[in-house]
Amino acid sequence: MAYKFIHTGDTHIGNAYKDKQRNDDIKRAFSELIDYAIDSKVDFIVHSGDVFDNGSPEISDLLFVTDQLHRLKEKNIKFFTVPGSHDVGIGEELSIIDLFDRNGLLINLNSSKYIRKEGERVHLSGVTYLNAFIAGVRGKRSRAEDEIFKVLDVDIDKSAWIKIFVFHHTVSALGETFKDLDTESLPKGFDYYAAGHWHGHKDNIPYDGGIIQYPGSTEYLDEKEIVSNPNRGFYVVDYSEGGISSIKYQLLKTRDKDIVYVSADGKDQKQLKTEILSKFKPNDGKLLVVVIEGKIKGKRSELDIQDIKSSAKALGYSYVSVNTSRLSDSESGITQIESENISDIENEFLSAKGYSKKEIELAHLIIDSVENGKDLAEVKRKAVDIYDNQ
Ligand SMILES: [Mn+2]
Repeated sequence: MAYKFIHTGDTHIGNAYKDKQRNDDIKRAFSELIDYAIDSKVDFIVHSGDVFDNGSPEISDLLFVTDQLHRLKEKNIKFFTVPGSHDVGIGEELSIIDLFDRNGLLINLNSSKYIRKEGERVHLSGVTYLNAFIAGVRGKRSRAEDEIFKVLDVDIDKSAWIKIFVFHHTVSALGETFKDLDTESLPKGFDYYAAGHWHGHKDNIPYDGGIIQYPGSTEYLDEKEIVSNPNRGFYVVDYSEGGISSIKYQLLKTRDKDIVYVSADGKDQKQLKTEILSKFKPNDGKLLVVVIEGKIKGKRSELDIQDIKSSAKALGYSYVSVNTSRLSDSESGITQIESENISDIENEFLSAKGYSKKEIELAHLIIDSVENGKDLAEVKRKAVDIYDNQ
Protein backbone atom coordinates (compact mmCIF):
# COMPACT_ATOMS: atom_id res chain seq x y z
CA MET A 1 0.00 0.00 0.00
CA ALA A 2 1.27 3.48 -0.83
CA TYR A 3 -0.09 6.92 -0.05
CA LYS A 4 0.46 10.45 -1.31
CA PHE A 5 0.22 13.85 0.35
CA ILE A 6 0.72 17.47 -0.61
CA HIS A 7 2.78 19.82 1.51
CA THR A 8 1.96 23.50 0.98
CA GLY A 9 1.74 26.67 3.08
CA ASP A 10 1.60 30.46 3.07
CA THR A 11 -1.39 30.69 0.76
CA HIS A 12 -2.36 34.11 2.21
CA ILE A 13 -5.98 34.29 1.07
CA GLY A 14 -7.21 37.86 1.62
CA ASN A 15 -6.03 41.33 0.81
CA ALA A 16 -2.28 40.87 0.53
CA TYR A 17 -2.38 43.52 -2.23
CA LYS A 18 -4.41 46.70 -2.59
CA ASP A 19 -5.32 45.25 -5.97
CA LYS A 20 -8.25 42.96 -6.69
CA GLN A 21 -6.57 41.30 -9.65
CA ARG A 22 -3.53 40.25 -7.59
CA ASN A 23 -5.72 39.08 -4.70
CA ASP A 24 -7.67 37.01 -7.25
CA ASP A 25 -4.33 35.57 -8.48
CA ILE A 26 -3.65 34.39 -4.93
CA LYS A 27 -7.04 32.65 -4.87
CA ARG A 28 -6.41 31.15 -8.29
CA ALA A 29 -3.18 29.55 -6.98
CA PHE A 30 -5.16 28.04 -4.08
CA SER A 31 -7.85 26.55 -6.30
CA GLU A 32 -5.19 25.24 -8.69
CA LEU A 33 -3.64 23.41 -5.73
CA ILE A 34 -7.03 21.93 -4.79
CA ASP A 35 -7.60 20.91 -8.46
CA TYR A 36 -4.26 19.09 -8.42
CA ALA A 37 -5.09 17.33 -5.13
CA ILE A 38 -8.39 16.07 -6.53
CA ASP A 39 -7.12 15.16 -10.03
CA SER A 40 -4.05 13.33 -8.66
CA LYS A 41 -6.09 11.64 -5.93
CA VAL A 42 -3.77 12.66 -3.09
CA ASP A 43 -4.73 11.25 0.31
CA PHE A 44 -4.30 14.41 2.38
CA ILE A 45 -2.84 17.91 2.45
CA VAL A 46 -0.45 19.32 5.05
CA HIS A 47 -0.50 23.14 5.18
CA SER A 48 2.18 24.78 7.29
CA GLY A 49 0.31 27.96 8.27
CA ASP A 50 -0.94 31.30 6.90
CA VAL A 51 -3.99 29.95 5.10
CA PHE A 52 -5.25 33.53 5.39
CA ASP A 53 -3.38 36.82 5.04
CA ASN A 54 -5.18 38.27 8.02
CA GLY A 55 -6.70 37.05 11.29
CA SER A 56 -10.07 38.65 10.45
CA PRO A 57 -10.71 37.77 6.80
CA GLU A 58 -13.53 39.31 4.78
CA ILE A 59 -16.68 37.25 4.25
CA SER A 60 -15.88 36.71 0.55
CA ASP A 61 -12.50 35.19 1.50
CA LEU A 62 -14.08 33.01 4.19
CA LEU A 63 -16.63 31.75 1.66
CA PHE A 64 -13.91 31.09 -0.92
CA VAL A 65 -11.86 28.95 1.49
CA THR A 66 -15.04 27.21 2.73
CA ASP A 67 -15.95 26.25 -0.86
CA GLN A 68 -12.44 25.00 -1.64
CA LEU A 69 -12.21 22.92 1.56
CA HIS A 70 -15.66 21.48 0.81
CA ARG A 71 -14.35 20.27 -2.56
CA LEU A 72 -11.66 18.34 -0.65
CA LYS A 73 -14.10 17.03 1.92
CA GLU A 74 -16.35 15.58 -0.82
CA LYS A 75 -13.35 13.55 -1.99
CA ASN A 76 -12.34 12.63 1.58
CA ILE A 77 -9.02 14.48 1.26
CA LYS A 78 -8.15 15.72 4.74
CA PHE A 79 -6.48 19.11 5.32
CA PHE A 80 -4.10 19.32 8.31
CA THR A 81 -2.75 22.70 9.36
CA VAL A 82 -1.52 24.94 12.17
CA PRO A 83 -2.39 28.64 12.55
CA GLY A 84 0.38 30.74 11.00
CA SER A 85 1.54 34.16 12.15
CA HIS A 86 -1.02 35.80 9.83
CA ASP A 87 -3.98 33.61 10.79
CA VAL A 88 -4.09 34.94 14.36
CA GLY A 89 -4.98 38.43 15.52
CA ILE A 90 -2.49 40.21 17.80
CA GLY A 91 -2.99 39.07 21.41
CA GLU A 92 -5.58 36.46 20.36
CA GLU A 93 -5.42 32.86 21.50
CA LEU A 94 -8.01 31.39 19.13
CA SER A 95 -8.00 32.00 15.39
CA ILE A 96 -10.12 31.68 12.29
CA ILE A 97 -8.46 28.27 11.81
CA ASP A 98 -10.34 27.05 14.92
CA LEU A 99 -13.65 27.99 13.31
CA PHE A 100 -12.86 25.81 10.27
CA ASP A 101 -11.66 23.03 12.60
CA ARG A 102 -14.96 23.09 14.53
CA ASN A 103 -16.88 22.99 11.27
CA GLY A 104 -14.97 19.86 10.25
CA LEU A 105 -13.34 21.38 7.17
CA LEU A 106 -9.76 21.04 8.40
CA ILE A 107 -7.76 19.70 11.34
CA ASN A 108 -5.97 22.26 13.51
CA LEU A 109 -2.98 20.31 14.85
CA ASN A 110 -2.44 22.99 17.45
CA SER A 111 -5.93 22.84 18.97
CA SER A 112 -6.09 22.35 22.73
CA LYS A 113 -7.08 18.69 22.52
CA TYR A 114 -3.55 17.86 21.30
CA ILE A 115 -1.82 19.85 24.07
CA ARG A 116 -1.37 18.75 27.67
CA LYS A 117 0.57 20.79 30.22
CA GLU A 118 2.42 18.84 32.93
CA GLY A 119 4.38 21.06 35.32
CA GLU A 120 6.91 22.96 33.22
CA ARG A 121 6.57 20.65 30.21
CA VAL A 122 4.13 20.74 27.32
CA HIS A 123 3.10 17.40 25.85
CA LEU A 124 1.97 17.52 22.25
CA SER A 125 0.11 14.67 20.61
CA GLY A 126 -1.07 14.44 17.04
CA VAL A 127 -3.07 12.40 14.59
CA THR A 128 -2.17 9.10 12.98
CA TYR A 129 -3.84 9.01 9.58
CA LEU A 130 -3.13 6.42 6.86
CA ASN A 131 -0.03 5.30 8.73
CA ALA A 132 1.38 8.84 8.91
CA PHE A 133 1.80 10.48 12.32
CA ILE A 134 1.20 14.25 12.04
CA ALA A 135 1.77 16.81 14.82
CA GLY A 136 2.33 20.55 14.74
CA VAL A 137 2.96 23.83 16.53
CA ARG A 138 1.46 27.14 15.42
CA GLY A 139 3.35 30.23 14.31
CA LYS A 140 3.77 33.16 16.63
CA ARG A 141 2.90 36.82 16.78
CA SER A 142 5.45 37.74 19.43
CA ARG A 143 9.01 36.90 20.41
CA ALA A 144 7.88 35.24 23.66
CA GLU A 145 5.99 32.44 21.92
CA ASP A 146 9.20 30.63 20.94
CA GLU A 147 9.38 29.36 24.50
CA ILE A 148 7.14 26.39 23.75
CA PHE A 149 9.94 24.65 21.83
CA LYS A 150 12.10 24.64 25.00
CA VAL A 151 9.55 22.67 27.02
CA LEU A 152 8.02 20.56 24.26
CA ASP A 153 7.71 16.77 24.34
CA VAL A 154 5.93 15.18 21.40
CA ASP A 155 4.20 11.85 22.00
CA ILE A 156 5.20 10.32 18.69
CA ASP A 157 3.28 7.29 17.43
CA LYS A 158 6.26 5.03 16.79
CA SER A 159 4.16 2.50 14.88
CA ALA A 160 3.43 4.98 12.06
CA TRP A 161 5.28 4.51 8.74
CA ILE A 162 6.27 8.19 8.58
CA LYS A 163 6.28 11.04 11.11
CA ILE A 164 5.48 14.60 10.00
CA PHE A 165 6.07 17.72 12.11
CA VAL A 166 4.29 20.89 10.94
CA PHE A 167 5.54 24.32 12.03
CA HIS A 168 5.58 27.97 10.96
CA HIS A 169 9.01 29.45 11.74
CA THR A 170 12.12 30.51 9.85
CA VAL A 171 14.90 28.27 11.17
CA SER A 172 18.53 29.30 11.59
CA ALA A 173 19.61 26.79 8.91
CA LEU A 174 18.26 29.37 6.40
CA GLY A 175 20.67 31.99 7.79
CA GLU A 176 20.86 34.10 10.92
CA THR A 177 19.35 37.29 9.47
CA PHE A 178 15.65 36.51 9.61
CA LYS A 179 15.60 33.36 11.73
CA ASP A 180 13.03 33.18 14.49
CA LEU A 181 13.93 29.69 15.69
CA ASP A 182 17.21 27.82 16.15
CA THR A 183 17.03 24.74 13.98
CA GLU A 184 18.16 22.66 16.98
CA SER A 185 15.02 23.71 18.91
CA LEU A 186 12.83 21.55 16.65
CA PRO A 187 11.66 18.29 18.25
CA LYS A 188 13.57 15.21 17.14
CA GLY A 189 12.36 11.91 15.73
CA PHE A 190 10.46 13.07 12.59
CA ASP A 191 11.04 12.11 8.96
CA TYR A 192 9.47 15.16 7.36
CA TYR A 193 9.52 18.67 8.85
CA ALA A 194 6.78 20.56 6.98
CA ALA A 195 7.87 24.17 7.34
CA GLY A 196 6.16 27.45 6.54
CA HIS A 197 6.58 31.19 7.20
CA TRP A 198 9.60 31.67 4.95
CA HIS A 199 8.21 32.43 1.49
CA GLY A 200 11.11 31.19 -0.63
CA HIS A 201 11.32 27.48 -1.30
CA LYS A 202 14.13 25.35 0.06
CA ASP A 203 14.35 21.56 -0.12
CA ASN A 204 16.11 18.93 1.86
CA ILE A 205 17.61 20.69 4.87
CA PRO A 206 18.90 17.70 6.86
CA TYR A 207 17.79 17.47 10.50
CA ASP A 208 18.04 14.55 12.91
CA GLY A 209 17.70 11.86 10.26
CA GLY A 210 14.80 13.67 8.57
CA ILE A 211 14.47 16.66 6.24
CA ILE A 212 13.11 20.20 6.62
CA GLN A 213 11.14 21.41 3.59
CA TYR A 214 9.95 24.95 2.81
CA PRO A 215 7.50 24.93 -0.13
CA GLY A 216 7.30 28.77 -0.14
CA SER A 217 4.20 30.86 -0.74
CA THR A 218 1.81 29.76 -3.50
CA GLU A 219 1.85 33.19 -5.19
CA TYR A 220 4.27 36.13 -5.17
CA LEU A 221 3.17 38.22 -2.20
CA ASP A 222 5.32 41.29 -2.65
CA GLU A 223 7.85 42.93 -4.91
CA LYS A 224 10.76 41.18 -3.17
CA GLU A 225 9.28 37.75 -3.90
CA ILE A 226 8.69 38.69 -7.53
CA VAL A 227 12.33 39.73 -7.92
CA SER A 228 14.17 37.11 -5.91
CA ASN A 229 12.12 33.91 -6.23
CA PRO A 230 12.04 32.08 -9.53
CA ASN A 231 8.84 30.07 -9.17
CA ARG A 232 5.98 28.99 -6.91
CA GLY A 233 4.74 25.52 -6.07
CA PHE A 234 4.18 22.78 -3.50
CA TYR A 235 5.57 19.34 -2.66
CA VAL A 236 3.97 16.03 -3.55
CA VAL A 237 5.24 13.26 -1.28
CA ASP A 238 4.76 9.51 -1.76
CA TYR A 239 5.24 7.08 1.14
CA SER A 240 4.74 3.45 1.99
CA GLU A 241 5.68 1.04 4.75
CA GLY A 242 9.37 1.63 3.96
CA GLY A 243 9.01 5.40 4.54
CA ILE A 244 9.08 8.30 2.06
CA SER A 245 9.65 6.98 -1.46
CA SER A 246 9.58 10.17 -3.55
CA ILE A 247 9.19 13.94 -3.29
CA LYS A 248 8.58 16.26 -6.21
CA TYR A 249 8.10 20.02 -6.41
CA GLN A 250 4.96 20.72 -8.43
CA LEU A 251 4.95 24.16 -10.06
CA LEU A 252 1.95 26.48 -9.88
CA LYS A 253 1.06 28.92 -12.63
CA THR A 254 2.07 32.49 -11.95
CA ARG A 255 1.78 35.58 -14.07
CA ASP A 256 4.72 36.31 -16.37
CA LYS A 257 6.97 39.00 -15.03
CA ASP A 258 9.40 41.63 -16.30
CA ILE A 259 12.11 42.90 -14.00
CA VAL A 260 13.81 45.99 -15.37
CA TYR A 261 17.09 47.33 -13.92
CA VAL A 262 18.08 50.87 -14.85
CA SER A 263 21.16 52.86 -13.83
CA ALA A 264 20.55 56.51 -13.05
CA ASP A 265 24.24 57.42 -13.08
CA GLY A 266 24.90 60.69 -14.90
CA LYS A 267 21.30 61.02 -16.19
CA ASP A 268 18.79 63.76 -15.42
CA GLN A 269 15.17 62.84 -14.67
CA LYS A 270 14.09 63.31 -18.30
CA GLN A 271 16.80 61.05 -19.74
CA LEU A 272 16.19 58.51 -17.02
CA LYS A 273 12.43 58.42 -17.60
CA THR A 274 12.91 58.03 -21.37
CA GLU A 275 15.24 55.10 -20.81
CA ILE A 276 12.86 53.42 -18.33
CA LEU A 277 9.84 53.80 -20.63
CA SER A 278 11.83 52.43 -23.61
CA LYS A 279 12.14 49.11 -21.74
CA PHE A 280 8.38 48.54 -21.39
CA LYS A 281 6.61 46.40 -23.97
CA PRO A 282 2.91 45.96 -24.69
CA ASN A 283 1.64 42.84 -22.88
CA ASP A 284 -1.34 41.02 -21.49
CA GLY A 285 -1.22 41.56 -17.72
CA LYS A 286 2.40 40.86 -16.76
CA LEU A 287 3.92 41.83 -13.42
CA LEU A 288 6.52 44.58 -13.63
CA VAL A 289 9.22 45.61 -11.18
CA VAL A 290 11.48 48.53 -12.07
CA VAL A 291 14.67 48.78 -10.00
CA ILE A 292 16.42 52.14 -10.32
CA GLU A 293 19.96 52.27 -8.97
CA GLY A 294 22.78 54.84 -8.89
CA LYS A 295 22.97 58.62 -8.67
CA ILE A 296 20.63 60.87 -10.64
CA LYS A 297 21.64 64.37 -11.89
CA GLY A 298 19.44 66.86 -10.06
CA LYS A 299 16.94 65.80 -7.40
CA ARG A 300 15.52 62.29 -7.16
CA SER A 301 12.18 63.75 -6.10
CA GLU A 302 11.86 65.24 -9.62
CA LEU A 303 11.51 61.76 -11.13
CA ASP A 304 7.75 61.25 -11.66
CA ILE A 305 7.15 57.72 -10.37
CA GLN A 306 3.34 57.94 -10.75
CA ASP A 307 3.74 58.82 -14.43
CA ILE A 308 6.11 55.84 -14.95
CA LYS A 309 3.52 53.58 -13.29
CA SER A 310 0.60 54.81 -15.36
CA SER A 311 2.60 54.53 -18.60
CA ALA A 312 3.32 50.88 -17.70
CA LYS A 313 -0.34 50.16 -16.86
CA ALA A 314 -1.39 51.67 -20.18
CA LEU A 315 0.77 49.04 -21.94
CA GLY A 316 -1.05 46.23 -20.13
CA TYR A 317 1.04 45.48 -17.02
CA SER A 318 -1.32 44.38 -14.23
CA TYR A 319 1.00 45.17 -11.33
CA VAL A 320 3.76 47.78 -11.31
CA SER A 321 6.28 48.44 -8.57
CA VAL A 322 9.10 50.99 -8.84
CA ASN A 323 11.95 50.43 -6.40
CA THR A 324 14.06 53.51 -5.69
CA SER A 325 15.68 52.34 -2.46
CA ARG A 326 19.07 52.32 -4.21
CA LEU A 327 18.58 55.62 -6.04
CA SER A 328 20.43 58.65 -4.69
CA ASP A 329 21.09 62.24 -5.77
CA SER A 330 23.78 64.79 -4.96
CA GLU A 331 21.92 65.83 -1.80
CA SER A 332 21.06 62.46 -0.32
CA GLY A 333 23.13 59.49 0.67
CA ILE A 334 21.88 55.96 0.91
CA THR A 335 21.61 54.43 4.35
CA GLN A 336 23.86 51.38 4.37
CA ILE A 337 22.90 48.66 6.85
CA GLU A 338 25.58 46.14 7.80
CA SER A 339 23.92 44.34 10.74
CA GLU A 340 22.70 40.76 10.54
CA ASN A 341 19.86 40.48 13.07
CA ILE A 342 16.61 42.37 13.25
CA SER A 343 17.12 44.30 16.48
CA ASP A 344 20.64 45.37 15.38
CA ILE A 345 19.22 46.49 12.02
CA GLU A 346 16.63 48.56 13.92
CA ASN A 347 19.43 50.11 16.04
CA GLU A 348 21.68 50.85 13.12
CA PHE A 349 18.92 52.31 10.98
CA LEU A 350 17.55 54.52 13.75
CA SER A 351 20.96 55.84 14.80
CA ALA A 352 21.84 56.52 11.13
CA LYS A 353 18.63 58.58 11.05
CA GLY A 354 19.89 60.60 14.02
CA TYR A 355 17.70 59.26 16.85
CA SER A 356 19.12 59.33 20.40
CA LYS A 357 19.87 56.21 22.42
CA LYS A 358 16.78 56.77 24.59
CA GLU A 359 14.53 57.27 21.57
CA ILE A 360 15.83 54.02 20.08
CA GLU A 361 15.07 52.23 23.36
CA LEU A 362 11.53 53.60 23.14
CA ALA A 363 11.23 52.43 19.54
CA HIS A 364 12.21 48.90 20.63
CA LEU A 365 9.64 48.97 23.42
CA ILE A 366 6.92 50.09 21.00
CA ILE A 367 7.86 47.40 18.46
CA ASP A 368 7.82 44.74 21.21
CA SER A 369 4.51 45.97 22.61
CA VAL A 370 2.91 45.79 19.16
CA GLU A 371 4.14 42.19 18.87
CA ASN A 372 3.06 41.23 22.37
CA GLY A 373 -0.05 43.37 22.72
CA LYS A 374 1.04 44.42 26.23
CA ASP A 375 3.58 46.39 28.29
CA LEU A 376 1.84 49.65 27.35
CA ALA A 377 2.41 51.03 30.86
CA GLU A 378 6.16 50.61 30.45
CA VAL A 379 6.07 52.27 27.01
CA LYS A 380 4.24 55.24 28.56
CA ARG A 381 6.75 55.53 31.43
CA LYS A 382 9.70 55.45 29.02
CA ALA A 383 8.12 58.07 26.74
CA VAL A 384 7.48 60.39 29.70
CA ASP A 385 11.04 59.80 30.89
CA ILE A 386 12.47 60.76 27.46
CA TYR A 387 10.37 63.90 27.04
CA ASP A 388 11.01 65.07 30.61
CA ASN A 389 14.76 64.78 30.16
CA GLN A 390 15.43 66.36 26.79
MN1 LIG B 1 3.41 33.74 5.43
